Amino acid sequence: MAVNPSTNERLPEQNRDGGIDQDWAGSDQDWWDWYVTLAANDTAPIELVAGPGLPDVDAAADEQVERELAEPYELDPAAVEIFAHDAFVRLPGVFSPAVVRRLAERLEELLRAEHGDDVSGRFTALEQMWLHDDLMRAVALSPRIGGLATALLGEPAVRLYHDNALSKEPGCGRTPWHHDAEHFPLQTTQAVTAWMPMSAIPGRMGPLSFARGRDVLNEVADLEFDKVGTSYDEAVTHRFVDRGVAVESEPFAVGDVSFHSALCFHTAGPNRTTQPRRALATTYFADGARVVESPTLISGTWREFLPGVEPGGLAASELNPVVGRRD
Ligand SMILES: O=C(O)CCC(=O)C(=O)O
Ligand SMILES: [Fe+2]
Repeated sequence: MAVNPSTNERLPEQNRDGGIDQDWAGSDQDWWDWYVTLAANDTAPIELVAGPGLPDVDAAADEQVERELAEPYELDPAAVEIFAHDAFVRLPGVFSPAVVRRLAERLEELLRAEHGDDVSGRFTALEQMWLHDDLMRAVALSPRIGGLATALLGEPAVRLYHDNALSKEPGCGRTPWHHDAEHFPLQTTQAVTAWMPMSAIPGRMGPLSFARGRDVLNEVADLEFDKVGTSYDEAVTHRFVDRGVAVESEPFAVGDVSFHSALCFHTAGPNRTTQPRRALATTYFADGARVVESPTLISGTWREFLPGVEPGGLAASELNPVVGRRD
């Protein structure tokens, strides 16, 4: 395949040669700027339509946010079965609209402080917000979210891997097909990400979309990853069509949260609205897991999330507190 030089330049210089079996050399934001270049997009210009803004309610007070995030969620046992079978599940009403509004307002401030106003068409990210922001800490260490992660994985306890803010700005294209097990340098696939939208997310805004089934990754295991072009993303799309893999791409209502396993193949459409598509995404993994022997480029800035832990070591640094534990 011809190498697209403009895409290759997105990679930090140390990562341009060789395969993917090397540590990522840039920042987390550099990683996202590179990663979205691997998604195939229509060449037609995107026409932006008005999108939903923040929930139309008064924002919750910070104490109310903390209280709600500390309460357990009434989990339907059917949801645990769906997660075990499909590798993802959506849960309604995990947050009240007032809590989403407060978190979204705070996130707006954090993103603006980091990335400024000139972000159109980009995928702007933040990570490890919980280390310096009380509201974001209430989310990452939330007993409600951690409890759900524990119950869905069926583990005695889960630890925090990292938090993220994922802002797909107006006009930003697709997120490439992937499963997160390749991103997490862990010797377990017992990891789950809570994807928590900060507004309603209609189809035109690029909701997270999931290929249904725990075994779907076997359908695409032979496809070769492409670190400079869109060939891998295109091949996955075609393979899923050829093999009749069901892809769920439903809108999110305010307060809905999805949980996807590290085994779940997922993507997200372009944001064809005038509002940013924002979600908080926090990842938890089974207590007791170890770091793999050879993390790769796709593992991104993993050393930030597991400080002091070397390949092969126990993934239990001071930045990986136990967040959910079953009694
Ligand atoms: O928000 C997106 O578009 C992608 C998010 C994602 O891949 C994840 O949270 O695992
Ligand atoms: Fe992902």
